[in-house]
Amino acid sequence: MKTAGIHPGESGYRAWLRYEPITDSSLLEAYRALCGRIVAAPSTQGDERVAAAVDELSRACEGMLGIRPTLDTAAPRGGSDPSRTPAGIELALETADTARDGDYRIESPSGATGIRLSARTGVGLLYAAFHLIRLMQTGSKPTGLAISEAPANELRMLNHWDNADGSVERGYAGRSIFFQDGRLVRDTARLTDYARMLASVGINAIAINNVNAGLREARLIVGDDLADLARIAAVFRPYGVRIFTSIDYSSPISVGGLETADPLDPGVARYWTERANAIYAAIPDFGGFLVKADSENRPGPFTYGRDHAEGANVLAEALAPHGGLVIWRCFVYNCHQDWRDRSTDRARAAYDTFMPIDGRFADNVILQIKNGPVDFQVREPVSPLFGGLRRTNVLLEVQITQEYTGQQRHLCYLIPQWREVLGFRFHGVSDDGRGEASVASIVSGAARPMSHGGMVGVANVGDDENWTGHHLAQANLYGFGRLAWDPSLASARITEEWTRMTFGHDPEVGQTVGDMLLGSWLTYERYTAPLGVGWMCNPSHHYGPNPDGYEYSPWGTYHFADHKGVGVDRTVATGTGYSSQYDATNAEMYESLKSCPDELLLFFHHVPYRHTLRSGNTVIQHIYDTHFQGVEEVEAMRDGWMQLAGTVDERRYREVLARLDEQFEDASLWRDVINTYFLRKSWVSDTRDRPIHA
Ligand code: GCV
Repeated sequence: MKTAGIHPGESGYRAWLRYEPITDSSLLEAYRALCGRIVAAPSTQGDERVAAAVDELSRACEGMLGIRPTLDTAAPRGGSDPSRTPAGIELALETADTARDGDYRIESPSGATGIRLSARTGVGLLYAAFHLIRLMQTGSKPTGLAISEAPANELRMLNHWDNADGSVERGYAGRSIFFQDGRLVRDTARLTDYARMLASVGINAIAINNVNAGLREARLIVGDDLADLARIAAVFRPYGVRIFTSIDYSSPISVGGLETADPLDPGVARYWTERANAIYAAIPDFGGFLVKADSENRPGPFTYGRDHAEGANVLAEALAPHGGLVIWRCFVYNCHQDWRDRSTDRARAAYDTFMPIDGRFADNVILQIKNGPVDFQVREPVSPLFGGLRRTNVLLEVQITQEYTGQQRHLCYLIPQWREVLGFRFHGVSDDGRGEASVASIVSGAARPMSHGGMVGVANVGDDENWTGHHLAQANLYGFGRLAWDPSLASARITEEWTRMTFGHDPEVGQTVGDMLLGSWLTYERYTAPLGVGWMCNPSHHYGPNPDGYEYSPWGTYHFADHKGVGVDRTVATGTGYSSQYDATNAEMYESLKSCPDELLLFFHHVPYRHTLRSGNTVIQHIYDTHFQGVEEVEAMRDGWMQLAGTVDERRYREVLARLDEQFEDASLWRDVINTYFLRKSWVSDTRDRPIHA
C-alpha cells in the first residue's frame, strides 16, 4: 500500500522535521480547529526564541494542516488563569517556581478552542512549540493536554570533531557543516536548519571544533575569526544553543607569543583572561571552552608538572566573571605503552588521574567522562569515575558518530546502549558510604549536588544531504537529544517517535524499522568483538575486522589471545586491579568469574576457551555461535527492509538498502575473520560444524 506524502526524491534533508500532511481526517480537523491563530503574549515580544517558536509552529501548521495561522501579538485570552479558554495556539511567559531553564507546560482543557504553551523563558516556549509539533507528527490527539516538562540535565551538548580545513575527525557523513577551507562557513542556511533540529530535541550547547585543536583552530577565538564565530553564535542563539570552542592548551605560546603555557604562570593567566574578555565582548552568551589536555600527544598541564585541577582552574577563573564553563575531558592515558608490560592498564588511567584531585576543581569546571573506561567500544563497563567522584561536576560523554560501531555504513542504533549506561547503578555513593545511584541521576545532579552536569554526544553529522550518511543513523542523533532531556524515556518510545516523524504512520514501516533499530546494537556486537574484548578492528581508521590489529601496538588496547585462552585479567587477585575502582558491590560482581556478566567476561578476566559462561555455553562456542547469529540477523534486517519496497519513498529505500547490502558483506567478513582467528588459536572445532576457514 502506498502511503500519502511519499516523495520519490525524499533526500532525508528534513530529517525528522518533515511536516508531511496529516492524512487522518479527524486528527486533521481537530488540529485545524485549534491552530488557526498563533498568539504571542506581549511579554514575549523581542525574544528571538519565541519568534523562532512562532515561525516553527507556522511552518508545521502549513505543512501538516495545510493552513497558514494568523499571527497575533495580543494578550492571550487564557492569560495566566488556566480556567479561561485560550483561542488558537497561545504562547505566554510566566513566572513559576521550577527548577531548570527550558521547562514548559502545554494545556488544552477539554472543550477548549486553543492550546496554551507557557514557560518561564523563551527557550521553554520554543521547546513547548516543538513538543506540540511532535504531537502532531506522531498522530497524538490535541485535546485534554496537560503536559508539564523540565529537562533532567542542565547541559545537553554536542561535540563536533570538525577541523578548520573542513575535514571531520571520525566523521562518516561528508565534510564539516561549520568549516570550509580554513574558515567558518559564510552561508549559514544549513546551520539554521541544524539549529532547528537540535532545538527540537532540546540540545542546548555545541562545541563546534575538534577537541584535537591545532594552530588554526586555536585562532578561532582571536581577531577576524572571533567575528566569524560571533556570526555562527547568532545563528544558534534563537534556538537556545550556546556555542563552545575546543582550545589548544598551548595557545598562550602558539597564539599569544608567550614562552610557556604553565597554568600557574601569571602571564598565562592574563592571556586567558584577555581572551575571555574579548570573546564575551563579541559573544555575550558564549558557552566556554572544551579541553583535551595531556591526551594522545596533546599539550597539557603535565608538561609543566601541574595537575589537571591546576590546569583547568586557570581557564575557569578567566571565564567565571562571564558565566562561562570549562569542560575538561578525562580521556587521559598513556598511548606509548609497551605491549609486553602487563601491569599498566589503560582502563585504570582516568580514575587514577582524577580521583586524587576530586574536589579541587573550580565550580565552573565540569569533567567530561567517556561512558566506558577505554574508548567507545561496542561493549565496555561503565566508567568507575561516575561513582567515584564526589565533589566534582561531571558530564557523561557518549559517541553518536559510529567510529567503532560501523561508521554509519552499518546500522547500529545506540539508544539501548546509552540506556544501559544511564541505568547502571553505583553503590555507597554518599559520604557516609551508603546510598545507591544510577549514572543518570549522578550526571543530572539528582544524586549529589553539582553546580553543573549533563550529557554530551560526539556528533555524527556532516554535509551529506541527509546529515548522517546512513538515513537511519539520524535516529541516534534524535535519540541522544531525547535521552539527554529525559534519560528515563524507553528506547521503544524514542524509536516509535522517530520512526513516525521520519517515515510516517504505516504500521508495517513502523514495525520493521523499529525492529531493525532496536536489535541492531546487539547484532553489531555479535558479529564483531565478543564478550567485552574490544579492539579487534583495523588500526587507525577503525573499520573492519583485524583481531591482532591493536594487539602489539602502543595504545594499551589488548585482548591477550593465545592458544590457551583470551581476555584481560583486570581482577585484584591476579590482574591489574581495575575492578577495585568500583564500589564494593560492583567490584565483587566483576571480580568473581561466577558473577561477572557474560557480556563483559573478557574485559575483566583471562579465561581458557573451554570456560563455561553463565549462559552454559563455552567461550569458544559462544564466539562461533554469536558470529553466525549476527550475520543471520543482518540478513533478516535486510529482508525486512526489502519488504518495504514501494512503501518507503524510493530514494531513501534504495540508499538504506545499499547500506544494508554493505553491512551484510562486511558482517560476513567479520564473522569469518574472527571465527577463523579463534579456531586457529584454540584448535577447538565448532560443535555444529559450520564452515570456518581453517
Ligand atoms: C578526537 C579516539 C579517537 C580519536 C579521538 C579520541 C578522543 O581515540 O580515535 O579520533 O580524538 O578518541 O576522544 O579524543
